[in-house]
Amino acid sequence: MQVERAGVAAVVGRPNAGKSTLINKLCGERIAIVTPKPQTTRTRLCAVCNRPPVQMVLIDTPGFHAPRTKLGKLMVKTVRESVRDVDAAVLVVEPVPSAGDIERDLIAQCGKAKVPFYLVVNKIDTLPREKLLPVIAAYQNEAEFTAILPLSARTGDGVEELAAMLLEHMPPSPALFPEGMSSDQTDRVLIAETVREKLLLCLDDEVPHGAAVTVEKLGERGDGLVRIEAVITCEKEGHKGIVIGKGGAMLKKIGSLARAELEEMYGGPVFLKLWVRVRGNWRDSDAQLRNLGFR
Ligand SMILES: Nc1nc2c(ncn2[C@@H]2O[C@H](COP(=O)(O)OP(=O)(O)OP(=O)(O)O)[C@@H](O)[C@H]2O)c(=O)[nH]1
Ligand SMILES: [Mg+2]
Repeated sequence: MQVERAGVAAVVGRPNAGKSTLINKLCGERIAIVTPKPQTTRTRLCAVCNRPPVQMVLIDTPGFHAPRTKLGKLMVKTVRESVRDVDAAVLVVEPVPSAGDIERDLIAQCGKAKVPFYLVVNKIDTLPREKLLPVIAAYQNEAEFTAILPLSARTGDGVEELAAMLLEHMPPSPALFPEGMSSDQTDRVLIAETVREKLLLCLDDEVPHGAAVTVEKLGERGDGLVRIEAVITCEKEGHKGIVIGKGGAMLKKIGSLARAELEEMYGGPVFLKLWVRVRGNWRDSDAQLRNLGFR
């Protein structure tokens, strides 16, 4: 692919605003995991959006929030760092007619970056047109955005308009990612995130929010079978019991949902073995956070 311009755009917003959904839509691929639960995304992720002759790297960030754990603090720090040194910034908001403290904080941070700054009013598929104007009016009072774009990351309505505007800001540059590479995530991280997505989808809030997933073994056998062993780390014995479920039923469900997706990713059979262990309060332990891959 001939690349003449390439750059980076950061996407920020409160948890659950639809940042990861938007990024997947822009890239035309499922790169970031998406769930109805807030704080799905925990680390920064670069997704590649190729629109020849332009390559735009989109940074997906954790939802900005008032942190209560060391993990939360790391997530918030990641957001602050992600809006530095970018070519454009995008704030994604829920379609409600007032900005909250989170949005104001993010507006201030993105403002400091002094780059084109877009406001995306997401989820317009959930409200009638007349309810949109008060939302736009409320944000017009908050800052001078380069543009305010109502869209639906889920249906794709308005997403191409945003893409066209962002692509304009990408500076002359060779490609930042080689052809064929769609993100900066390793296979191990993509696998762990797929398992974590299923945990979030299958279980109630407290358990998956206190869980981390790591891939301990990844190998391919001669016959093409991909063998994966992953560990789900829980905060409490009780949580471990819930993840495993009666007679192992829940773990089996999580495993088979994840395996189906991984088989699509690898285009062939996958053997997935899941283990569950307990590390009390890992979200507040520097050493445990490091062990689990949070930097
Ligand atoms: N109706 C509707 N739902 C949406 C839209 N965009 C995202 N969602 C839903 O909102 C929920 C959160 O989406 P995510 O993309 O995970 O949100 P996020 O901002 O990445 O969330 P965190 O990673 O937790 O910060 C999911 O259930 C999405 O399907 C939209 O345009 N319309
Ligand atoms: Mg996300």
